[in-house]
Amino acid sequence: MCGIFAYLNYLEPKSRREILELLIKGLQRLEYRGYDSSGVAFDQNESNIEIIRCKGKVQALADTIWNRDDIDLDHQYQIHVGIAHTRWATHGAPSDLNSHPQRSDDNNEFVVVHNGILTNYKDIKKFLEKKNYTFESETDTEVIVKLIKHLHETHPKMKFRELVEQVSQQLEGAFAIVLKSKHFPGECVATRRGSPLLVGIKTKTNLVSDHIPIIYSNKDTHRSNLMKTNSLVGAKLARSNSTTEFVPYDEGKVVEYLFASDASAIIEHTNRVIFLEDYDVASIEDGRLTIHRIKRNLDGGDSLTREIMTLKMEIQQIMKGNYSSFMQKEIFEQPESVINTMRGRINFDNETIVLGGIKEFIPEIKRCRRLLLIGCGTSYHSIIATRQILEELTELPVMIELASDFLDRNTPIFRDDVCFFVSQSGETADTLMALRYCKQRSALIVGITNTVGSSICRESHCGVHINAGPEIGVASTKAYTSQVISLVMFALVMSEDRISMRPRRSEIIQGLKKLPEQIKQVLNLDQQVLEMSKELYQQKSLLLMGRGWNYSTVLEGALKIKELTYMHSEGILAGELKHGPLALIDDRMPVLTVVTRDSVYPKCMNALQQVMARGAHPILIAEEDDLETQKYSKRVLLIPHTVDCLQGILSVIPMQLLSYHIAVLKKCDVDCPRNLAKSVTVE
Ligand code: G6Q
Ligand code: GLU
Repeated sequence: MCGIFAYLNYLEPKSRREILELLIKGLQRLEYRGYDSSGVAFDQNESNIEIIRCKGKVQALADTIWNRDDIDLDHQYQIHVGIAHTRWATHGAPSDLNSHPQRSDDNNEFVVVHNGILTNYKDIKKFLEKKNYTFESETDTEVIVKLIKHLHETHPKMKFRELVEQVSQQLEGAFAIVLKSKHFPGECVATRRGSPLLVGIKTKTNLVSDHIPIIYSNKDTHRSNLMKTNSLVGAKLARSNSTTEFVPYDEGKVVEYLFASDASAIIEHTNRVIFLEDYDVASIEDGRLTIHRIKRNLDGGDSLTREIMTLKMEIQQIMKGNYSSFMQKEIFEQPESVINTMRGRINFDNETIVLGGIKEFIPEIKRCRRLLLIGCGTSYHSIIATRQILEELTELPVMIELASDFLDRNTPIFRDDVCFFVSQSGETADTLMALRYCKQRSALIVGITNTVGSSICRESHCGVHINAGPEIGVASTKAYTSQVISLVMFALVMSEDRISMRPRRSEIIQGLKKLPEQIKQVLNLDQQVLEMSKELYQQKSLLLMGRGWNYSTVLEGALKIKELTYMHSEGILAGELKHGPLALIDDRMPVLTVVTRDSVYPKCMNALQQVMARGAHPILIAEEDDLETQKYSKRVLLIPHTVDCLQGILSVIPMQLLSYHIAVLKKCDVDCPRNLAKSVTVE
């Protein structure tokens, strides 16, 4: 999701054209991460920074740059800093003004590119507005450079690095930032907390060491809260005590540095990189790279250096990591994507949840006549997966609808209805048409999307960003699990004032806390699933059976099998078996059954015995400590036990893996299955 790229040349002459080409190329290397807008900042002349940024693809940015006739592209720089960014909007829809680099003022005194989300930006914004700062963008990012400018004006002697150190300590949330300033020409400062950032070093001579020392600030440094003191005077500011700062390369000689969100943008320039860690502040001044740290490791084990690693990867490999496809990467990203969905929203200690995008609408939602949840495909399955918990915790009638069928029926809608539209892309035509149908009838519209600025996002009255990061594989995987979690979080918000529901809410919240580790455990089944795939990939059909919390799981699993392997597959409600599907069962029909220990366990066991009585040899997905169920089959995929309403998040992953491996064995295109598009923007 989104990307940072920066390039600093020191005593290495480069024309402005070469620098801009380098910045654009760096962004192109990061396009695969998904984004909606991009921009660059570079020196327009000795005292001014130019920012060019726009919504849309990097090519649109490049066209804008090359079409400008007021840029002297042949101007040579011995020393120069250029920063660049691809944005995946989280605060403020994609637009030129919301694109990065973001700036401190009309003179571009300080400019920044940022990856991540600032959860306390509203407080900082209020503090700055009281100081008569005005904001031009809707982003959270803009507060960073305005606070730096404010600090610079009140502490003009502070070094660029110290300004960034101080401001970064005021930030909460996840961020990786790189900055440049007209007050500090030729300097670049970067820091990170929760978002990745690498530094590449390119020199003409060999490095004399593979380690750069870390410089710690004074032991007694404390974090001065700039907003609380309401002024910077008297705030005891952290100062670094500069220990011996040695440089592992020929000082004063040619050196080039690159900053990037991942190695894919660096590898073509150098394979020598430093992976910055949270709270590292990397600063380049007079060609010298130093790494400072304000925060000491809690365990006291302060590392004394940062290693300069040697990358051994090719670009293509880096973009997909070690994965053969984006879909495989996205399946394995789920321990991280579910964390991102919950980040800054769930406080696991006091068991509170804040969904900023719908907070002020909760009272109105609580008074509504009913909830309607509408979507297509996988998004519809996430609705089925959460219907029961929504009914339980909201105590409201919950209607669920496939968007296309909902529209065909001209379903009655009333002004006291609350209609949710679940869509990864936020552009699915059927879902969007259903949204407009409901909006025309004055219902309250809630968007649950993964794409800020998408049509569904923009046309909703309020909503929740699932924040799963861009999903590139056409077959939806991590978006599904993040959609389920987002709807569970909504149900928890709706019931937070119900004393009788406290134990249940606590059980679910603690279950959510354990989920990332449990997902990692399930992903360890990959090799076992591959072996099972070898027995299945030449079959004509695969029946998946489940019920209750796992009915959506088998529907989603069947959809994955169909769209990735072109094999027929069907998700069957186990309770419906006797009403027809049982006729399909014999000793040749492949069946997979999900049996987890929840309220419908006995009925699932009953259905399992029925299919076995007719000769089937089911594959089972069961809980690892459920020794009873495991007796029923030699082919069992064991998953951890979790809260019933979250179990489907764990049981769907073996099915994602199964569909992936069968597709590979059948030589299907995993990322772009035939006949399908990532976003179905036609009805
Ligand atoms: C599933 C597919 C597809 C998708 C729908 C809805 O793997 O990606 O079924 O879920 O087309 O798409 P949106 O979630 O973007 O509305
Ligand atoms: N939160 C910032 C914004 O919305 C940065 C998003 C990103 O990581 O690209 O502009």
